[in-house]
Amino acid sequence: MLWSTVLVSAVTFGAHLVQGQYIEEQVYPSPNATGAGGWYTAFQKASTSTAQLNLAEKAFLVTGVEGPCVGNIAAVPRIGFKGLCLQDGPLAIRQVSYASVFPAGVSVAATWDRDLLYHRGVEMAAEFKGKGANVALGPVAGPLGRSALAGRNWEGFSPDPYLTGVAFAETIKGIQSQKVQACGKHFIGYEQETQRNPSTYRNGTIEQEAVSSNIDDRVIHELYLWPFAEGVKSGLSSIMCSYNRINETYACQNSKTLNGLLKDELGFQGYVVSDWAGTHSGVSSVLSGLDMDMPGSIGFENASVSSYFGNNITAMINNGSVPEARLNDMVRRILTPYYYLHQDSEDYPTVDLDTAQISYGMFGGELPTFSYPFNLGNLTNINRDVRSDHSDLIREIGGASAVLLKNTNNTLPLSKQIRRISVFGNDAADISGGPYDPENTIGVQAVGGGSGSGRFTNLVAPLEAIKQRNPQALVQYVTDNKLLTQDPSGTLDTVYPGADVCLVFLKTYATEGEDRTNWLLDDNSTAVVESVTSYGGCSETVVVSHSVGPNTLPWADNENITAIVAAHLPGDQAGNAIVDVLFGDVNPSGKLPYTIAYNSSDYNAPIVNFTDVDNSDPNLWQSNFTENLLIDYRHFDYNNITPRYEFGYGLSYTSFSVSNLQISTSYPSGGDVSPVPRPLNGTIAPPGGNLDLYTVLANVQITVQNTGKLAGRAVPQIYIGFPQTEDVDETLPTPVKVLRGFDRTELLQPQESVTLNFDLRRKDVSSWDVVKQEWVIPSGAFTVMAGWSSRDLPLNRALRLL
Ligand SMILES: *[C@@H]1O[C@H](CO)[C@@H](O)[C@H](O)[C@H]1NC(C)=O
Ligand SMILES: *[C@@H]1O[C@H](CO)[C@@H](O)[C@H](O)[C@H]1NC(C)=O
Ligand SMILES: *[C@@H]1O[C@H](CO)[C@@H](O)[C@H](O)[C@H]1NC(C)=O
Ligand SMILES: *[C@@H]1O[C@H](CO)[C@@H](O)[C@H](O)[C@H]1NC(C)=O
Ligand SMILES: *[C@@H]1O[C@H](CO)[C@@H](O)[C@H](O)[C@H]1NC(C)=O
Ligand SMILES: *[C@@H]1O[C@H](CO)[C@@H](O)[C@H](O)[C@H]1NC(C)=O
Ligand SMILES: *[C@@H]1O[C@H](CO)[C@@H](O)[C@H](O)[C@H]1NC(C)=O
Ligand SMILES: *[C@@H]1O[C@H](CO)[C@@H](O)[C@H](O)[C@H]1NC(C)=O
Ligand SMILES: *[C@@H]1O[C@H](CO)[C@@H](O)[C@H](O)[C@H]1NC(C)=O
Ligand SMILES: *[C@@H]1O[C@H](CO)[C@@H](O)[C@H](O)[C@H]1NC(C)=O
Ligand SMILES: *[C@@H]1O[C@H](CO)[C@@H](O)[C@H](O)[C@H]1NC(C)=O
Ligand SMILES: CC(=O)N[C@H]1CO[C@H](CO)[C@@H](O)[C@@H]1O
Repeated sequence: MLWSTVLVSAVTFGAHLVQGQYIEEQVYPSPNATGAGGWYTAFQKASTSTAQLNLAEKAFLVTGVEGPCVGNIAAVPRIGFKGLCLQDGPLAIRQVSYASVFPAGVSVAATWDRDLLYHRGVEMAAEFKGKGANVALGPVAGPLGRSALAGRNWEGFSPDPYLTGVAFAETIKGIQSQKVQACGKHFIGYEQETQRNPSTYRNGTIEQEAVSSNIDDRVIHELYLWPFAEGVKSGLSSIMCSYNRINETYACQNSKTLNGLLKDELGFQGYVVSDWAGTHSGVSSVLSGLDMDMPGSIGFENASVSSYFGNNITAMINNGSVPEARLNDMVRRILTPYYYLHQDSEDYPTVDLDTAQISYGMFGGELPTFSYPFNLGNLTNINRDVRSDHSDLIREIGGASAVLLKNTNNTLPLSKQIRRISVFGNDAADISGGPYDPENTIGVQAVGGGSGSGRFTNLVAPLEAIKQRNPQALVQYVTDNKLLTQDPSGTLDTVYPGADVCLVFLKTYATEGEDRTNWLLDDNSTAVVESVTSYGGCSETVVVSHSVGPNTLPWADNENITAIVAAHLPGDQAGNAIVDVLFGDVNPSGKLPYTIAYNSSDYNAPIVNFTDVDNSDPNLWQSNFTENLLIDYRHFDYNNITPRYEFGYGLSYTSFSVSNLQISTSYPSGGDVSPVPRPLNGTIAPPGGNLDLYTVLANVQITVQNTGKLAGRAVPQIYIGFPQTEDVDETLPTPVKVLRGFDRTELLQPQESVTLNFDLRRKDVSSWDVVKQEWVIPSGAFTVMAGWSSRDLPLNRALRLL
């Protein structure tokens, strides 16, 4: 392969490495960007600008400084560069006023709808742009969701890399269509919060290093890198390296993952930015492929103390430890997307000063002063309302992402003439703890916490929407879980009995910085359910959860619970969206993007936790990904564990049939993929790696029909089983099946049918060969399966490619 003539690829044993087979491969030097993938004109502009900058200016173009936004690159007015404003986060522009809060990643993944994924990206980005942000810090494909309780899974999409790959790429395309840079995060193997950063003694020396995700080469390719490859292919501008280590080397100085996987193998042309304070070295980070340090230095004078970059970059160049060509590459990588997306244009909006006021706790005419120039707005254009009509899409996604888990006795949809509705649970009410990052208070869980959260401008809670929707009904409610559980009979006595339906709203919170410890819904959920079903005079009880992800639902078989809806994190239209589903204005079509088990012990790959281990080894925190490819449904399938509600599952108010599975192949002669040479410049190969991996080799066709009495949308799914042949590494169990296609149909009227096609690309039918260092199609017969979930696949056919 050509790259081996360019890159020095050697395996060395790190000095501190005393245990185990997981070692960071060394991949140097860092590949130069070339402008490939249609960026060549912008790349040339970036090169011209880079040539005009002096060393100090270049050092600060790669280093964050104090400023109005969450991350700030200072302007260089001399060359007309307006600086960069980087803003959180993956579901909203967070640190501003008058913005929308969109559904979280887990919600939009549950729609399995490419158009909704794309348009959510478009409308979110329109708000970032309206507020003058250049870079949206999202979407998230790491964590992927290896561990069901990881605190940030909800920010991303699904533990299935194919589903996340589609979601990631569509979101990126949507964001960048608005001329906003997407920043895909967090790269890579960032699968838990616990010990995500090193811990230090009081004197500042490291007590314990951050957790090390130790991942086999095949596993990283087939699971964790997969969605990033799809993102790079779709033109991703930037990538944020993560806090954790991979094979004991920090993600922001890991030459194998940054130089090797990302910039060489995937041909990534944009820049790598550190997660905030995720940089742990100067020279070695720069040589390993890190391009931008955030938040960088606070104040020019102190830049030398507070950042490994800033003035320290100047020192590295001057003393020869980093070639200036590498710094030039960093600067060009940062400037290219800025020019490509025309962020240098006159009409790119200024930064709304509300973001600075919120960051510094100021209001009115107060504003902090900054020592660097930025593209700042003024007090006449502050507090711009960027919401437009985005609540329509937010509400639509909220309805489309609700997963109907159970619906016996046709409890749902509720009659439009319903007379008595009783509502219980703290998740039904409006929020009571402020507009931002609600936790452990009464109020709907419309988003999770931390940097991936949003600040509500106008949140619609379920209870409010239920009342609005049913002005004719007697709507009674108790939203304090303590009252419901500590004195259930006394409390429920106050409610006039004999409700037509009881609605119980429960929630699960999560935030970055900590992993979940509880599998149940929060706030004494089981006791709430038991109170309502045993004292509430509720023979038909509907449980709605607003949750970050998997929960065990011990009451799911309770005879009085006749319907369950997993409504995830729907954003600021939470109430309207759930009312649409409950009253049948929207026929549910959401499908679980993860597995719900009977017992917590059914899940594998738990959070690694050495907190209470008495061991002073600074290298104690190791997370060996020994389950290899078997995460989420791949684990349940391989180990024959019956889930309560499987990956891909979700009911409708109507029924569908699937028939007529046909496969046509367009497989060319010849076996292995021939690697495409490293692109030398803009015209050669687009990013995303070997182009041939995206060649369509087979097409799968099915017919879907609405066999019920109501109009509805179906979400047919295509899975493939790989051949069990000697091509496959024996030490690494092959999953029984993997998702390789899905679609959400248009609204189908009763009896209406539609024929759907699904492409299988070379990559979709290949596995990563660690010896050849290439994707290879195994010989033997694949099984192509079609149906409604990972456990409901009525059709299958063999497919032989080799
Ligand atoms: C991780 O794997 C290495 C190498 O096999 C082994 O030495 C180490 O004990 C493992 N760590 C844990 C926590 O299982
Ligand atoms: C980590 O170690 C495994 C096992 O040796 C290897 O397959 C993989 O390529 C290594 N990954 C990195 C990023 O160094
Ligand atoms: C990057 O470009 C510089 C010239 O600007 C060259 O010296 C260096 O060898 C190139 N690096 C690689 C990895 O090709
Ligand atoms: C810092 O504190 C730790 C724990 O008290 C001690 O082991 C270490 O030697 C100290 N380091 C320095 C540089 O003082
Ligand atoms: C730099 O930091 C030091 C220590 O925190 C502080 O005393 C000093 O005032 C700072 N200088 C500037 C110019 O901000
Ligand atoms: C504020 O900015 C707007 C354009 O964004 C401009 O038209 C206006 O003159 C500015 N006002 C002041 C007081 O600078
Ligand atoms: C629901 O249906 C089941 C079986 O059809 C029946 O046994 C049960 O009584 C019904 N429950 C209600 C509340 O109607
Ligand atoms: C949880 O519910 C139980 C009843 O099952 C009750 O005794 C307990 O007080 C409740 N806990 C809280 C914190 O409200
Ligand atoms: C890790 O262990 C500590 C100490 O026992 C505990 O407080 C914490 O909740 C645990 N974290 C997780 C995610 O299990
Ligand atoms: C279901 O409701 C009936 C009637 O109110 C009650 O007798 C029964 O105990 C309830 N079952 C459960 C599991 O709460
Ligand atoms: C790069 O592309 C440009 C424009 O197509 C072309 O003129 C130039 O010769 C190419 N350079 C290399 C090294 O291929
Ligand atoms: C974070 C860091 O390494 N900062 C260094 C930058 O360079 C100055 C001057 O050499 C050092 O004092 C800092 O420690």
